[in-house]
Amino acid sequence: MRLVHNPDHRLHTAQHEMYRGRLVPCHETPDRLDHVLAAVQARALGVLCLPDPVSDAVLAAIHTPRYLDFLAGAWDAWVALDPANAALDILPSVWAGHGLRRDVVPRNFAAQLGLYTFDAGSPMVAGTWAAARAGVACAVTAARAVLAGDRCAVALTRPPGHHAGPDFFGGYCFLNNAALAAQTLRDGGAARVAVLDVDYHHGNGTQTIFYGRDDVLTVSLHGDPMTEYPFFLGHADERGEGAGLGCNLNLPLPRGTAADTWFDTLDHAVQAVERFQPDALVVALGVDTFEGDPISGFHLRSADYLLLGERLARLGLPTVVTLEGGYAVAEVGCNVANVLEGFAATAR
Ligand code: Q9C
Ligand code: ZN
Repeated sequence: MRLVHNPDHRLHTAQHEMYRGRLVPCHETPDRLDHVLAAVQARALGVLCLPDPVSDAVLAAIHTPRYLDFLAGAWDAWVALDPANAALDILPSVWAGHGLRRDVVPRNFAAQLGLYTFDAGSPMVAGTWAAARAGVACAVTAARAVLAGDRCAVALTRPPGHHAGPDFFGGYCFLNNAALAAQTLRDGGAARVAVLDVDYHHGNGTQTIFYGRDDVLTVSLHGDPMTEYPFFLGHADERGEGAGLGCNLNLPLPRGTAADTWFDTLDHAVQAVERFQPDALVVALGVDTFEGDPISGFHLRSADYLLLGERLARLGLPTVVTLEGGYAVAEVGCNVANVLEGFAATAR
């Protein structure tokens, strides 16, 4: 199993996210990935390798030009607002919601921030763009390995991606690694691709990217948006639109859901993937479904992740895995390694 890891992930190290009126320490930290890399190496789960370079044209297949330009220039524009900003994370304080215009890009950088994000919990720093781009390279490299015949390849990266849409960031995500892996599989000859998102939070970015398409099925199993982030998308009645009608499936579950119900629901997700008859699978793997996760509400235990890996492998599909959330830092490595170990044991 090829394990492509992001050599530049640490460039994205922020201080604070806004939560209920306060700046609190970031949950999405570099040590998360350090634990994953240590765990997969300790168990010899595969070959750790570096990503191949990818051109910016790859990004443009999923993200808009104006959004990519914004991300590329964000740090310089932030410091240009005030030289003292160099010591601060980039966070927004105004948003383009509620009937406000999104078609005109204001010149003011603070306004641009509010045009391109939906929360105040996703700080950017000087190295965010480089880290996120290197993460995309991991996802694309993993997808190319699968196109070349690998049964499974894994993008071990951060920041995560599944909340990032065509022209927005949020939920600690800036570029949608899973969507870019899916698009790479499509462009490389897979006629139909399924994206199965098992992160605790609804993959609103991925859903939005593929909502009108019938070549990519998006399935997400997540905390009910009536009470859980990202709140404003992820309901069961969102089925896709136009040509994509029927190609999006949301399976929201109440906060507090334990492993038995979660795995029953995973069976429904897996059956939807099978009905779609895809040529390849992308798994958006968040392990914030863990019982000890500090910001989530499901109750999976570490051993359950072995079963998850087995269940994913039994689909029998060429599979790309991207790393999404998971904030019980000390257990993230074990839980991710368990998924990969379960997969490898079943796939062979
Ligand atoms: N203070 C992913 O798992 N809200 N993103 C957290 C806690 C944002 C999670 C509030 C959660 C985003 C990739
Ligand atoms: Zn999550």
